[in-house]
Amino acid sequence: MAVELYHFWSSVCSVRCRMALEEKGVKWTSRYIDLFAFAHMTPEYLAINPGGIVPTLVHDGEVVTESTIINEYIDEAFDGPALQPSAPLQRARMREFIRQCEDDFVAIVKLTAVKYLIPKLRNRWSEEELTKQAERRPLKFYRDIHSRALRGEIGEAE
Ligand SMILES: N[C@@H](CCC(=O)N[C@@H](CS)C(=O)NCC(=O)O)C(=O)O
Repeated sequence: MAVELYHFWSSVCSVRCRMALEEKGVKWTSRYIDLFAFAHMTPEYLAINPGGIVPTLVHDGEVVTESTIINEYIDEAFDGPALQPSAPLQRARMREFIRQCEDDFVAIVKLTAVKYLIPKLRNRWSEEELTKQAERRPLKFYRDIHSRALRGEIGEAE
């Protein structure tokens, strides 16, 4: 049984999946994707995750994406303690909580881009190169946030 997680250390979505793997007691191999080096934009990584985002789980060659789906999969596919409650009402509460996290995610992505990612990338690349890198992102959602952050269009209030 081979379990590989493609992940980045300070990605909140990657943290979720690392926690689920550890809680479940699954032995997994780390495939580190350095977002600061744009390792998520390599042809090899895009072949398993066409959106160019982390995390990605690969289990015996089968690819699973999206952190909350990965976590449900981890819970259902492996032995170990149940990570989801069994009572219907508690499962509903779990789903409400997850939905809230997903709905608020856009705010986290903007915050991360403006305060964390772009400032670090500015130490590495010129503005011209940063603009080119933004355009390489396959998903419009990330392309737009990256581009707007570069142009200084995402203010404190947003
Ligand atoms: N809905 C996805 C979101 C994944 C996501 O946005 N991951 C971020 C890190 S937390 C990412 O890969 N960002 C790439 C980038 O900013 O270039 C999930 O839950 O897995």
